[in-house]
Amino acid sequence: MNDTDDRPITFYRLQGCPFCERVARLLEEYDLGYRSRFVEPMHSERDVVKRVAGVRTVPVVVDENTGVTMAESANIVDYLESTYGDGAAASAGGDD
Ligand SMILES: N[C@@H](CCC(=O)N[C@@H](CS)C(=O)NCC(=O)O)C(=O)O
Repeated sequence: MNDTDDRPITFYRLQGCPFCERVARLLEEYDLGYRSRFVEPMHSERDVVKRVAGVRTVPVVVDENTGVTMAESANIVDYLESTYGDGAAASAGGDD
């Protein structure tokens, strides 16, 4: 069975979570391919995200493009903006 998937960002989220919606909007805005993984509503049962990121809160983003795993919506927003937003073009414009 071949289960390859070329969307390199995995987004751990919860239905109706405003912090997750903020991240989702940015992923959509930057047209980034991502997989959603909806976590258990019960905080104590979120072992998957705990294993991946060391926390039980969502949102969490795992970006295979850069090897970054990140929690906290404000940090994720900053990360996405600086990696994929306008700031990325500015800071990538380096050497030549
Ligand atoms: N400061 C966090 C808050 C995230 C948060 O509170 N997420 C809720 C779902 S909307 C959650 O996972 N709650 C479980 C908990 O607080 O342990 C962020 O901005 O990402």
